[in-house]
This record gives sequence, structure tokens and C-alpha cells, in this order.
Amino acid sequence: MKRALITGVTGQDGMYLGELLDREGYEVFGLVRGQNNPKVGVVQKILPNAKLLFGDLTDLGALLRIMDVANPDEVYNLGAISFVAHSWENAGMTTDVTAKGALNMLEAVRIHAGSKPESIRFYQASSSEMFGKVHEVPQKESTLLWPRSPYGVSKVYAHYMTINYRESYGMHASSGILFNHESPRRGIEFVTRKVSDGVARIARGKQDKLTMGNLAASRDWGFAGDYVRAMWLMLQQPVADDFVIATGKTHTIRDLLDVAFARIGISDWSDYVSYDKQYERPAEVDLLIGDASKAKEKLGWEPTVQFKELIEMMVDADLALQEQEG
Ligand code: NDP
Ligand code: GDR
Repeated sequence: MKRALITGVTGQDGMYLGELLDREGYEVFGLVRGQNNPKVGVVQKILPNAKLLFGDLTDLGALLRIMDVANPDEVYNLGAISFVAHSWENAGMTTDVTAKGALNMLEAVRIHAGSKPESIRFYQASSSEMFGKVHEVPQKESTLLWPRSPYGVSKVYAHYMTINYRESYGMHASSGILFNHESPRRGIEFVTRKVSDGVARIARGKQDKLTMGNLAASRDWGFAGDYVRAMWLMLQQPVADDFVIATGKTHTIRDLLDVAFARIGISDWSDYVSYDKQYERPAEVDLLIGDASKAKEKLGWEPTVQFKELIEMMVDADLALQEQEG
């Protein structure tokens, strides 16, 4: 039975990945931070077979202890401060967790693997935010990185550190440059879930309006369930490498509002959406659209869920949740 360690198991991707690895017959270990993490109950319900280990990405000693307990064949480093807007106000902490946390994890894997650095396969959760002020459309693995936030800068550090450990120590370390991916498990702070939740509340008469920031930004949105499959496929390759994972289609926040409101029968949402400057960012990433042809060719990976279906799935899930809550 293969063993896998997931950092960030309490996050959106951690839960989907844990389910996939469980189906594939792995023994799954998940890193959980904090002394009383409120998401433990949810994870235990979704991943009843997973073993939860307690520690923090900023604590190398804890990570070394966790590596001893889990003794994994594969490590998926998904843990991060992942909300871009939050990263300006918490730049130091974002650097400690999202950048140096990845270094700590690479070190823990390198030290645990000893004389066989290639024996543990490592996945780093890199991001399309590394492209930032884009220098090429669409963005691919070789596109110049120009991050626009403390989060993006931290991800660039972790990305190059992963490549550096592969080149310096011969580790089987891969980076997935994943574009935005969403699901009903997406955190409420991110724009898709904020909209699906808000629209469901408006439909149920619990909320009057949605207050939003920049509606002109474009994102390449896919489904998280598809994207964790790409992570796993990367670690099944004989040689470690870096891959862009994306749908190749881009939509604005306005398009997102169109689809979400249409799902509850509202075609003109202008009366239901207001603007607040607080949701604007000090520097914006205007346009993201990925070219995942390398992943298609080498991993056989393709997305199965398109934008409209994804947003409708999220609105339907939030409508059901509102119904349950009464
Ligand atoms: P989430 O924000 O849902 O999950 C982040 C996870 O990191 C949570 O489990 C969180 O724990 C954990 N974490 C935060 N700080 C620490 C810490 N100090 N020590 C240990 N764990 C910590 O993110 P997603 O699931 O959406 O994303 C997974 C990864 O992929 C992240 O690294 C993200 O940056 C990256 N990514 C995501 C994309 C997306 O569109 N979703 C696209 C590209 C990259 P807790 O629950 O306790 O807060
Ligand atoms: P992003 O996701 O920054 O792309 O990072 P987010 O959903 O937060 O923002 C997407 C775009 O929507 C605009 N926007 C708003 N965003 C939020 N959150 N709230 C609003 O009210 C709002 N109004 C407009 C933003 O300005 C932005 O342009 C996500 C995270 O999952 C990262 O961890 C990951 O690396 C990248 O995707 C790829």
C-alpha cells in the first residue's frame, strides 16, 4: 500500500486529493495546523480513513517528526496562505508559510529520504499568480514570471526552490502551475464562492445585494476535482517536471455574475450588485489564460468540467445549503 502525505488537507484541494488517493488505494496522512482546528470534523467526515498529524509548515522540527510517522512515498505540498488579497496585509506571514514553508517541506523530504533523494516524490502547488502581469498570452511553462502580490512572489520562491532541489539533490520534485480551480468546497473569500453563496442567499431572500470589487479581471477557471487528478498524474511520471494545468478559456467576473444570476432566473443583475473599493487590490492580475498542451501530451490530462457547468454546480450546492440551513 503506497503512503501519501498531504499538507493543506483541510483546504479545498486537500480534501479532493485525499478522496482521489483513497480511491487509488493509498494510506493517506494529512497535516493539520493549530491546536483546535475547526475544519478537523469536516475532514474526518470526508476522509474517514485519513490519519491526521498535527504541525505547522513554519516548524521544520514538526515536519521532520511528521515525515517519520507518515514515512510517505509521495508528498503533496498544498498548504499555504492562499488568499491573494490577504497577502498584502500579511506579507511577512505569507512569506513564512507560502514561501519558506515550501522550503521547510523540501528540507524535511530531503533529510528523511537520506541517501535516496529520489525515493520520495514531491508535488509543489505552484500558481498562475506567478505570471501576474502577463508577458505572453496564453501562459505556458516557459512564460516569464512577473508576480503582482506577496502571495505571487512567495509562490515564485517556492517554485524555483522546488526546481533547485530537483537539480541539486536529484529529488523527484514536480511543480503544477495550476490556474484558478473552484468547487462547492471553495473558501467563501474567493470570488466564485462569494458569488455562488451570495446569489443563493439572494434567491432565498436572506440578502439583498452582493458587494464586489473589480469586475473586469479575467480568469481561467476549472473544477478542483479535475485539477487534483493532474497533481497525482505528475507524481506517477518516471521523471519529475513542471506542468501548466488550465482549461484554455478565460472569463471575466462579469461573465461569472451572468451565469450565477441566470441560474436563479435573473438576467439583469445590475440592481443586485454594488461596488466597494475595499475589494480592489493594490496591484491586479488582469488576464489569465493557460496553455495546458504539455499536460495533455505527457500526462494525458484534460479538464472535464466547463465554466458554465462549474458555476451552476456551485450555485446549486449553495442553494441546497441555504435550504438545509432554513
Ligand atoms: P485553501 O486555502 O483552501 O487551503 C490552504 C491550506 O493550507 C489549508 O488546509 C490551510 O489550513 C493550510 N495552511 C495554511 N497555513 C498553514 C500553515 N502555517 N501550516 C500548515 N498548513 C497551513 O487552498 P486550495 O486548496 O484552494 O489550494 C491548495 C494549494 O494550491 C495552495 O497552496 C494554493 O496556494 C495553491 N493554488 C490554488 C489554486 C486554486 O485556484 N485553488 C490555484 C493555484 C495554486 P487551515 O484550513 O487550517 O487554514
Ligand atoms: P485569485 O482568486 O486572486 O485569482 O487567486 P479570487 O477568487 O480571490 O479573485 C479572482 C479575481 O476576482 C476579483 N474580484 C474579487 N475577488 C474576491 N475575492 N472578492 C471580491 O469581492 C472580488 N471582486 C472582484 C479579484 O480582484 C481577482 O481579479 C486564486 C487563489 O486560489 C490563489 O491561491 C491561486 O493561486 C490563484 O487563484 C490561481
